[in-house]
Amino acid sequence: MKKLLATLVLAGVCGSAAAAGIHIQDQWARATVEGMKMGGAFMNIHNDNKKADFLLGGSSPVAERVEVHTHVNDNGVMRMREVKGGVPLAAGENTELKPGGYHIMFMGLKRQLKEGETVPVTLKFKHAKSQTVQIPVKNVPKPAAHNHDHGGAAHAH
Ligand SMILES: [Cu+2]
Repeated sequence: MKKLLATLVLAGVCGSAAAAGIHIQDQWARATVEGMKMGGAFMNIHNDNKKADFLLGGSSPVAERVEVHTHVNDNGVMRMREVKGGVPLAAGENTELKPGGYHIMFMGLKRQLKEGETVPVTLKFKHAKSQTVQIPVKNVPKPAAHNHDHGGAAHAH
């Protein structure tokens, strides 16, 4: 009986220790059309470790490279840039990768990403060990483009 109790206590300790680490939630990748060479993926990254970390990128069988990108406003035009040094993941915090912000980018897609399937992506961190997540592919419309006034004339076809 005493031994059983000790085992239960140990299991409890292990249970709480398992909460440490980097946890990926709500991940999804945008469905692509045939011939597209790039694709994006988004997720929430909870860093439940005691120190800050960085998401450096990753790899996936569906793409030649997996990079981390952000969007920067370049004289009013939103452009994507690779994040040098990785996406910062503050200790104890959630970092959101979402359309228009930080995102995972599939570079050199080897095939179409179809709605309903799941693609494996191995995420690489600066400190934590790599982890592979299964990312469901969803057909989510892109956020509405910024509405620029082009003066009309140039767009009169
Ligand atoms: Cu990108």
